[in-house]
Amino acid sequence: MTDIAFITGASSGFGAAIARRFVADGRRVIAAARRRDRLDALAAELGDALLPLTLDVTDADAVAALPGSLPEEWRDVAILVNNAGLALGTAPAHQTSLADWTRMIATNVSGLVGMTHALLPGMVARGRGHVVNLGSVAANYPYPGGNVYGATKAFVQQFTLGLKADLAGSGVRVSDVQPGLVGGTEFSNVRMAGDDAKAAAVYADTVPMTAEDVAEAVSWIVGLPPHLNVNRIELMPDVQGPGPFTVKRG
Ligand code: NDP
Ligand code: 8X3
Repeated sequence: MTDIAFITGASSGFGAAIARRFVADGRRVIAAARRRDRLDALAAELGDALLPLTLDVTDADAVAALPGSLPEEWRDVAILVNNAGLALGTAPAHQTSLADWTRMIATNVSGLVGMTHALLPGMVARGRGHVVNLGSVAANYPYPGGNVYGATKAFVQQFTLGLKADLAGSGVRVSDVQPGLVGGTEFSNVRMAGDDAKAAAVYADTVPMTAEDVAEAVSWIVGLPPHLNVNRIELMPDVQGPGPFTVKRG
């Protein structure tokens, strides 16, 4: 039986790379995001193995209607990749917009929770499944300007481990994948509000990871024997390391 994977945020970056990798691995993929033109291009590239789905993960009603709103032959989702997410801004907490904070929480936390709530019962009923959450090193190492973004990813880590506690022995696995610096996606363009020069500067003169590196890790995690669960895994490029503590002097 060919596994069906549901990937949120599949119109760009990690999500698109994971979709390509899963199809190459022999899986069927439901590729969800808001930008339909991107998903249609991915479907044209990958063929019948991919079902494009217009979905905003902050639309609680649309998310709650899953999986019943999917075509019948796509409902038994075996793998959920909760990848849709974003960072907005790098300003210190007292200079940020509350709307940015709220949107990060709505997408990275509430969207991820809603998707999991919608698709997990089916996995448990079938005694087989895997929820892969895209966290971040920002969950583990606070940095200036990471305030709410890092907190959303800390939630993702704790939620993943809480799910693991609930699901032990159920046949449903849960994993938190925590990448560090990854170039070639739209993450920094979104974070810098479309200032592409500022986004490019994040990766200037260095060798970050790629979306394909992350897809490789996710492919490995879901391909492990069913008795084996990766609870969380942190990925960094060779060029990266944790930063120093902040010390205010003078
Ligand atoms: P991209 O900006 O390239 O991709 C983000 C994806 O999320 C897009 O497909 C976007 O699609 C989708 N998305 C955003 N908001 C929503 C929404 N409300 N509903 C549905 N889809 C949405 O970023 P990356 O691929 O780099 O990042 C993917 C994930 O990995 C994120 O969760 C991010 O926090 C995390 N991450 C990224 C790192 C990096 O350095 N790049 C490092 C560590 C973690 P659309 O706009 O079409 O809806
Ligand atoms: C993305 C990595 O370091 O920009 O989650 O927070 S970082």
